[in-house]
Amino acid sequence: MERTLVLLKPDAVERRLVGRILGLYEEKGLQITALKMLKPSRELVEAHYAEHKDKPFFAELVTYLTRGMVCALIIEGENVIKTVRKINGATDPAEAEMGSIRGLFALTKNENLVHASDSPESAEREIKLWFSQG
Ligand code: FUP
Repeated sequence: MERTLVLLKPDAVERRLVGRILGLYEEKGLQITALKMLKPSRELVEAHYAEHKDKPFFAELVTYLTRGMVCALIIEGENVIKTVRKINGATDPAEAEMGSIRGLFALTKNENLVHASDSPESAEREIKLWFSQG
């Protein structure tokens, strides 16, 4: 059984889409095994997106993720990493399949509602970052 770290980013919370997005994961048959709301620190977000620290969009990305509440989840299930990324849709909502979260609800890649780990190694690293206490 595989697990993944999912974030519903501040635009998802601000737009009151948390329930609908969680419903899409659950209706697929995946199990949410941890869930919390937090306003992440700059340090946490910079560590989470460390691979992008030299990209031109990094400062904007950190500002976006730290501007409000985020819903962090651990989701478990068979092939969950690939399946959740499919449910989320392509990074750029203009490319995302209609029916995916980004296809349905997002317009630009600067504010694309959700994050999900892209490999088992990223999942373990990210779960440690977001769920370090207990
Ligand atoms: P993803 O794995 O789909 O979350 O996408 P990436 O790791 O490539 O990008 C992480 C985040 O950086 C995206 F969710 C949004 C932001 N980003 C931009 O703002 N502009 C870009 O050109 C690419 C990514």
